[in-house]
Amino acid sequence: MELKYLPSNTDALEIANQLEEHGALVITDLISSTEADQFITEIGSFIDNTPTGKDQFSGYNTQRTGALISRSATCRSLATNDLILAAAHKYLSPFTRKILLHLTQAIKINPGGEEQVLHRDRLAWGSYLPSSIEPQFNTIWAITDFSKENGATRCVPGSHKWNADQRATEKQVAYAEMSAGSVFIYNGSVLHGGSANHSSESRIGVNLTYCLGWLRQEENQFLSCPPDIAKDFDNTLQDLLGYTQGEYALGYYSDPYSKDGGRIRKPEKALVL
Ligand SMILES: O=C(O)CCC(=O)C(=O)O
Ligand SMILES: [Fe+2]
Repeated sequence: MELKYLPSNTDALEIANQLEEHGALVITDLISSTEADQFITEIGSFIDNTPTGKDQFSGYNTQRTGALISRSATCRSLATNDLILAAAHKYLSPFTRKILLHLTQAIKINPGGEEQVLHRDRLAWGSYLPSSIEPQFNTIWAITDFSKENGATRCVPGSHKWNADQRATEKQVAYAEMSAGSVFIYNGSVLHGGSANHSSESRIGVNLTYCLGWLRQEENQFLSCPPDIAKDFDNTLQDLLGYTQGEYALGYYSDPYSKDGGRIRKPEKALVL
């Protein structure tokens, strides 16, 4: 099946509409390749020190490195990209008022890396969520060029509307081939997965995903990006990490170090320590 490629001046509503229709798309050249290289400069040594996966799903030849909001200014800028955030809010607005960062992960598929099974990212929550609720707006930013040969993410456009047990044929699979700086956008319900790397170079992508504000995040952002780091970030980023209140009764806290008996705080404003 065909994967849609849209230019970087596409507006947020159009992205949300295309995602609703096809379950996946690519925005080409949303950032420069210089910015993508900058990410490698910031994160490269962390990736080098990351062991490869210990099972088929995470990939015996694949390195997955997290805590990217704490570790990389470029990643903070990707996570708060205006177009991506506007499209994510628009797309998820039928189900939530606020959205959260669900996962930050650099994925480096090294030469010899095997195909990852096609899956739906919403399985992070098991099968409890009704199919009428779409929980995610997901991105994989190409940090190196993505090609069919070097492990470009593959996906099955339209499969977000299938029954859970429907299997894809090879003909229905599309490869998100794209240049560094482009971004693959997909929802939580579409079938996708990393592909095998038959080339001699590694493929690096940054998986930044967003979920409904009332769901538990895949990567625990309070541990991956603790308050002593998060206190220096702007309100938008603190909000995405989960440091601000979600709803009237969602996410307040009591200061355990306060002597006043545990005053309830509503961290609607920026986190100040
Ligand atoms: O690395 C990729 O291209 C896709 C990874 C993925 O879908 C996952 O780990 O859930
Ligand atoms: Fe996935």
